[in-house]
Amino acid sequence: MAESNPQNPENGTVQIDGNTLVAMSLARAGVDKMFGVVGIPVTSVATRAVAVGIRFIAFHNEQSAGYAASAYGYLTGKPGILLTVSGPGCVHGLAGLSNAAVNTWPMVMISGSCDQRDVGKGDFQELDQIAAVKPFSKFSVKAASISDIPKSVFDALAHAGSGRPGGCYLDLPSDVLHQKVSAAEAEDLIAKALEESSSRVQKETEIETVSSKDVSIAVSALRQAQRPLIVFGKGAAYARAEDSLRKLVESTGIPFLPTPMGKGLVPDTHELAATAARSLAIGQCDVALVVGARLNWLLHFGEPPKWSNDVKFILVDVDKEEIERRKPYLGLVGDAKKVLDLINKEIKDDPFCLGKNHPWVEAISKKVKDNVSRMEGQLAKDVVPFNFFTPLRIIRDKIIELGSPAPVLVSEGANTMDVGRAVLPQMEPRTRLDAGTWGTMGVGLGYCIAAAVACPDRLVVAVEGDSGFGFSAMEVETLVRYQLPVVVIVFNNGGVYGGDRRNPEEITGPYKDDPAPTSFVPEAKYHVLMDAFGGKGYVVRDPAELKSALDESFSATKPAVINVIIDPYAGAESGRMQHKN
Ligand SMILES: Cc1ncc(C[n+]2csc(CCOP(=O)(O)OP(=O)(O)O)c2C)c(N)n1
Ligand SMILES: *[C@@H]1O[C@H](CO)[C@@H](O)[C@H](O)[C@H]1NC(C)=O
Ligand SMILES: *[C@@H]1O[C@H](CO)[C@@H](O)[C@H](O)[C@H]1NC(C)=O
Ligand SMILES: [Mg+2]
Repeated sequence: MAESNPQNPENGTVQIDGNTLVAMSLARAGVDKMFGVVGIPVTSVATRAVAVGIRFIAFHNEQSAGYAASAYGYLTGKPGILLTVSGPGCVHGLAGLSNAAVNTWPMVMISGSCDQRDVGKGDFQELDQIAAVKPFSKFSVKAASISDIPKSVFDALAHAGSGRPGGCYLDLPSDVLHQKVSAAEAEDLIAKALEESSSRVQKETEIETVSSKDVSIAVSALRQAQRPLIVFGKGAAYARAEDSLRKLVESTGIPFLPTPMGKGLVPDTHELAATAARSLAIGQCDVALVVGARLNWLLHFGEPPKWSNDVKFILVDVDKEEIERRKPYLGLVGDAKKVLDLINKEIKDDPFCLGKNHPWVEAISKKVKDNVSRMEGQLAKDVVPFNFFTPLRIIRDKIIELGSPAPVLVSEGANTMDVGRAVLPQMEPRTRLDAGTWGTMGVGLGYCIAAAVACPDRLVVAVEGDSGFGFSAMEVETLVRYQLPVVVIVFNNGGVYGGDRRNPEEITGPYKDDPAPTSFVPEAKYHVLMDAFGGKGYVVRDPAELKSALDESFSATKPAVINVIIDPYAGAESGRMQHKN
């Protein structure tokens, strides 16, 4: 296959294999971090990637590594890369790929696969991986020979990040990884593929520009509204629309409501924040400008009874199909920041502002004050054994004390996440990672690792239920191995939602003496798990112990687990989602 390059006879004979060509192609595409688990046939892909300057973060389980890759894509705006082995490695990786799809974050899963000559014979870890990834990937490609590698790498990366971001898949058969080309030929393949791929993918997924007519329809709807509301989500965060959003909110005086991961684009403490008057804001608004957020379950589908019957939705989304499905009053297809800038420009020519005394703004701010003072009342008490409020208040105060740069807050669990979302303030964009669109447990440790790697100037603080933590708890070893500045706070109430909440009549049958399906070992020593790997573990049961553990671990900026013992009967079954259980 190798042809010597007449211009470079000295390196025309240097041979490189598929592993090296994958690494070179990734580096050339700007990849600087990878997450994964090595083994046959991809170990050399990882070591060659490191050799060309890519940081490889090695995990215990592809599921966590995949969650990390997806969050890394969200935080950095560049596709996160997951590397897995074939068969079961690829299957575990589907967790990450589906997470990228459902949260619309850019990610590429790269899996080794079995030798192409042995397909159908029951080879080691054989699986039709292209078929397996289909429901969760925007684009997938198999490099069927070494000369396909650069093009496949660039195409997968370009598709992941273009249009509506999502997961893509690259399949690398083991025979291809062992094929060889000359170094000169490798350079040619890379150069040619680079040139072709970016322009072609861009053309295929070009986003239409919003018409100025639609922009003025949007602005006049907002201008004429009695009770306008601006809703934004992680799509706006991904588009880095924070400055444009803040400008729109402040110039018009329209109250705003972030989705959980939209929190922080405009600070939670802003006087126009309607989060603490969520029911009123959603229930009464007559025009809602929804930016980078889908009208899914998190926003009650945009339907009555939570929303009023005749609310006019103006949807800003990068995905035309998403808008067409919803049939809103008006859809503006495009990048959230670009669309907001057009809206801001149109408003600037004929400004309007509701002002503090506008009845709608006043009604919202009154509701906010009531809700906040009720919440503060609950937070003020020192309750021991701990409920959710007391430790969350202590954590909140400590986070506020840290100031800027704010830590990245990772959160999962039911009660822990739901109460935590209301108590813990988000002051800066893209500083919250939680269970997301699917409400997925097990994302926490992967997200912590992604955040630590993506945001080296920030501390990472995870507030997790003990069940949520347990899904990927072994990755605390990964925190220690790479010495990442991550403090994992486990709200240990002994189970999924906490203690055994069964009615006595449900406790029958031959296995009635088994622990409840929701129960774990009470007061499990999760801090000892951290000790086992040489990180710092704490167990705390009262305010003084928690404060001291937070002081020490936040200033050490080293891996730590704080095991917070919580009353198993505090909180509610299913957290906030009791109506769905
Ligand atoms: C992948 C996945 N499996 C199972 C669930 C169902 N589930 C919802 S919340 C939860 C755990 C809640 O317990 P915990 O994390 O301890 O939080 P708590 O309510 O006790 O604070 C589980 C298992 C889920 N959301 N995702
Ligand atoms: C081959 O030679 C070219 C030109 O001298 C050089 O740019 C390139 O880096 C060389 N490749 C390798 C793999 O040595
Ligand atoms: C009170 O505020 C919390 C968040 O701070 C919010 O989740 C809850 O929905 C609010 N209650 C109402 C009735 O709006
Ligand atoms: Mg729990």
